[in-house]
Amino acid sequence: MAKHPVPDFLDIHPAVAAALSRGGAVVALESTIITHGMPYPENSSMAARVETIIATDGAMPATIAVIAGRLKIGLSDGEREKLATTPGAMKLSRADLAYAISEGRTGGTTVAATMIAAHLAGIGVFATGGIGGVHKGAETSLDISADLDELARTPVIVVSAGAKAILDIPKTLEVLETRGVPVVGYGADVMPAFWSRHSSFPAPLRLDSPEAIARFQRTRLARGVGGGMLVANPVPLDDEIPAADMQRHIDAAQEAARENGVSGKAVTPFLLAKILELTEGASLKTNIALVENNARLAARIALALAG
Ligand code: PSU
Ligand code: MN
Repeated sequence: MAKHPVPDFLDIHPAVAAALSRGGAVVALESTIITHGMPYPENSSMAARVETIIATDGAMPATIAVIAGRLKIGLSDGEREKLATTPGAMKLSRADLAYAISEGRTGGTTVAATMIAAHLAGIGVFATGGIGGVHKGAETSLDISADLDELARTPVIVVSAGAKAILDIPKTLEVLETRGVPVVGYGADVMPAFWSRHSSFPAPLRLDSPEAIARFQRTRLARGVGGGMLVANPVPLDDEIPAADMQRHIDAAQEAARENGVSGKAVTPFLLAKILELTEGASLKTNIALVENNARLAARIALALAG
């Protein structure tokens, strides 16, 4: 249940509201992955499919987005399909979520904004693909995603496939450690690297079951330790692209971003689109598989928290 009166800009889908009020398992889903992370029509079919996976596992999916100034917790099929083709949809993080609401705009919510919205609605578990983090070259660009700060302050479990190799993984882990965010390798001793099951960096913590993750978060909340948790769930073996194969594409995408002077919130979408082009679609197939895999684990964590 929402801890505060429901703000008047929030629309909680009736099925999601019913699940929340009976204390059922609910999994939030982000929507920047729909508006900026994947091309149409794969974005639309992926978004439908992850909802089905969560529902099949016995939890309630709630895709979060801002549509014409309304913060939606759970979209209808029609709203979700329309969002996947909305030209000029904004990419909304902590800095601009309220702007889209007050200006009546439409946009996809990043990990940071989805955490804020999920917490407002009383949802404690969220599935995504990869989080934003510290970009390579951050020592000069200062490009560090607001996702990391949000993980430090908002008590939502984020299930990801780690951080993309377009990011500086060790620096991302350092910032998370500084900000007190637990990073849990799911059944893994090393951090996964999104398309690849392994990076060369150890996972700070390891847990092997959804129940153990639920128990850890309950303990943190009972101790009054604020903030979220990052679960790093390796992509299934059959779907992975080995890190060595990805590296040259990543390097080329980064070079293109530099040449084109891409900065600010445009960086992540630019790199994702470039890598898709360079891998001729292979990266997209893996991306879809890992989001589905994360949705499955998030549903099981939500069930363990509700049970
Ligand atoms: N990483 C991905 N796919 C994505 C994103 C990140 O592999 O779609 C999106 C997520 O919504 C994430 C956001 O929260 O990009 C981070 O953007 P930035 O680095 O500008 O904070
Ligand atoms: Mn950034």
